[in-house]
Amino acid sequence: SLVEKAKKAAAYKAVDDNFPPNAKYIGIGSGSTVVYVAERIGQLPNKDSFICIPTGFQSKQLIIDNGLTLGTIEQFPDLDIAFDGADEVDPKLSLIKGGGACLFQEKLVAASAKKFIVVADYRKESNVLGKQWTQGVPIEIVPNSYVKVTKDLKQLGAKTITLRQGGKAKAGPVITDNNNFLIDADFGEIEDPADLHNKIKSLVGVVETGLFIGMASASYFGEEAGGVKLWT
Ligand code: DER
Repeated sequence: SLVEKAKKAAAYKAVDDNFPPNAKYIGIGSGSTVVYVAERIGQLPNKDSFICIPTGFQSKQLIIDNGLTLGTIEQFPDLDIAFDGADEVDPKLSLIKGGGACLFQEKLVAASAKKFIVVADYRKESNVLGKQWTQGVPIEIVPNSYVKVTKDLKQLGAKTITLRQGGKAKAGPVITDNNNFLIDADFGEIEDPADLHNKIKSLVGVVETGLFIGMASASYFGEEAGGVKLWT
């Protein structure tokens, strides 16, 4: 499909453009676009010289499946570069992430990397967060705080607030890789994502938000008509 081609084009170009010669510690994100990042890194002649740090269970499997060396963030807290997908990117490279429920470890790895690169298809390009991605801001919370956090998010102006359910996959709420719950809170178009992140992060029970502000140094978008667009 056009979307899959776009994901692959963005991921391959991001890897080909960004490998510092002596890169060793590589953060690998979660989701469907970063699959192509792991694939491309697995094709590099010096692939055995890297140690790849995952952002969750799926990411860990991706590293193993591509024959890459797996490491932990506890052993290697200083990464050379990290690649990850996003649900939406604005022109200042602020991101909404967490569609795949992996936002906590994604943010931990992104914050540990000297360089954080986003790879995405054309659907993720946006001029204001909350415009293209209308499923709300993903927020990881301590499970027993969900009633309190829901109340507080309503006070903050969230229009709809949903405790993410497992649907057909699981009766009851989604449990993250860190044994927490996820809330999706719709704030509409987000003019000041930094301010919103700070307000949400300060609520008791919130572990982390899917608003990534000032973290990405570049975003590669695979275009619908082919080709790759770079925002920096
Ligand atoms: O949850 C996330 O932030 C993931 O990176 C994910 O949303 C990226 O989505 P993708 O499957 O479109 O790459």
